[in-house]
Amino acid sequence: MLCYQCEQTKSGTGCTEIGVCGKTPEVAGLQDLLVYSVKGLASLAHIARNSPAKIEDPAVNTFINGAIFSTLTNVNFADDRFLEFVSEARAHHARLSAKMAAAGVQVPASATEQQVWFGSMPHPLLWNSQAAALGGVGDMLEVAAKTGIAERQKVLGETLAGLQELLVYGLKGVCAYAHHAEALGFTDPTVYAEIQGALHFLNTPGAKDVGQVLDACFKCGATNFKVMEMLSNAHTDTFGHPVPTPVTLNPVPGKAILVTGHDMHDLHMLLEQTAGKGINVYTHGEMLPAHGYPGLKKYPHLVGHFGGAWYRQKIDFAEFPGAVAVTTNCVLDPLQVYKQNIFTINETGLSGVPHIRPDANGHKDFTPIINRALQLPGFTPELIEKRPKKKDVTVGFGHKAVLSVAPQVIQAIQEKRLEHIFLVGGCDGSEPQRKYYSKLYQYMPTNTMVLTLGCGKFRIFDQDFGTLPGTDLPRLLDMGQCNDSYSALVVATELAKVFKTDVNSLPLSLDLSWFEQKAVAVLLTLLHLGVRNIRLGPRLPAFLTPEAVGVLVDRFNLIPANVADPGADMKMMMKNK
Ligand code: FS2
Ligand code: SF4
Repeated sequence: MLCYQCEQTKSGTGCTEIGVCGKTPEVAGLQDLLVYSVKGLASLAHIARNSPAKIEDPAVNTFINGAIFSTLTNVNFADDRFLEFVSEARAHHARLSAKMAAAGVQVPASATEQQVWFGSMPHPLLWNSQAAALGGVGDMLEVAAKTGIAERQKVLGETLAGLQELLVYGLKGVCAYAHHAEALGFTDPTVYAEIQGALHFLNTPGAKDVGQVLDACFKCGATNFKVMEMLSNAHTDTFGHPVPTPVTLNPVPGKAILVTGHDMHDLHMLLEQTAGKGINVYTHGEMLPAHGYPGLKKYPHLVGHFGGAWYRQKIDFAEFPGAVAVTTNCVLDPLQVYKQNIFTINETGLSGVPHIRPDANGHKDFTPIINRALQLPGFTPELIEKRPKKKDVTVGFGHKAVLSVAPQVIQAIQEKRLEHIFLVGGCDGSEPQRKYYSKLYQYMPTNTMVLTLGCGKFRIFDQDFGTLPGTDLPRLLDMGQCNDSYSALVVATELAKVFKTDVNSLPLSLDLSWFEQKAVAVLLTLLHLGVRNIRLGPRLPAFLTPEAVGVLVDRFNLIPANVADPGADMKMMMKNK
């Protein structure tokens, strides 16, 4: 196997024997094969859509986003699920082909032209429709071995193969966000078309050209901006705009369910199904911002937050005396001590762990989770007594809440009481280099503010930053999940308008911690919007060669985080450098 899609990849170069995340070579191979197959299906859907018959297939659209989402880091580790996905991709391909044939639409011969980087594999369009039975994991792995990155590196060279991966990883992030929005009933036909157009592009001779691949990456950033806006609207239209809300980190007595991941729709369904059952619901990880939404905080049994960032889950889930619902990434191979308490939903999967599937109407029956919670002891007064008491944290500073205090912020900037704003967004992780982000805050002068986003917030979310001098504005404002980067962009754009300047000229620095592919999508969005001087860390992506990084540094002044010296980075950022 070779997988280098996330920041924690082995030795900063690639996981080759087993993933640092725990991904087995079998799952890695099946994921490669699934992406290959979906590239073919996306090409077919692209051709169908752009034909005179203008064929749009909603089932294919939904499937592509979900299947790609399943290959993100820390989403799915179950090889049987990937076997299903690959079979489903081929079934969709056959169904759409039949639809096209009935409408007299043909795949042009030029579309299936063999490209050298497919190695010994047929063009993905053709592979999908090969009649041969797939067989089991063993048979599939033989095929999968021919579709991995290592094969493409041999033909394309590391730089171009890596830039193609940059596009694929960006698209993985876009698919994840679009799939969340779709769960809440929000879709946009242009988003499906752009995702599939980009996947199709990777099957064409244009994908051999560095310039065209880079353009496709920035276009992917543009699509992601649209998708993040759609997801933000999906959340706020469904649950209202977040409002600043204190959240307790101290459990209360009673049976308990912990909800992890990012999916507000699932949380909402679970709150409905647990109402009146004497079960308390807690958020974990990236679900923390749920407490700010009026449509979710109104449930009295959404009682608090438990635990820290995703990488601590083996500690958090082992300590939690109730059932755990996994809605999305980041999930890890479970310990035996809590394996019987955990349930996966949506695109997530863990071998030997029960999976909740939706019915034909999208309804999910969470009875197995509820029953497990009722069997478990929950939080007893004795257990609570043993836990250290913690202060509340405050969430709910979405763009509406932040813009409502914009006049105070603007006045503070004009009167030099506010010298600089930091956006420290992104993911957390277990590597020691990430201490850089914890230390960075210690160097922030008191006349500065910090906006956080994503699970990176857990480095400091329970610390008291006080208020901005001369105001009652908290210095630390958490804007939400990683996808709420949209809110940060709205705030930055509005501030730039007030000061009649552009985002790059504001007293604002972006210091981003990346981990997985949604962060790649957000980075591409920022680059598409022309944002410069972004710090990125703790390590640069392994899939970008020095040559590729050089292009991004030249064009956008992308800056590697100085993990060895956060104080030096802080000095530079205070000078807007
Ligand atoms: Fe954190 Fe993990 Fe949010 Fe990423 S919970 S690293 O997938 O999506 O951010
Ligand atoms: Fe390694 Fe990350 Fe790939 Fe897992 S997802 S195998 S940790 S590069």
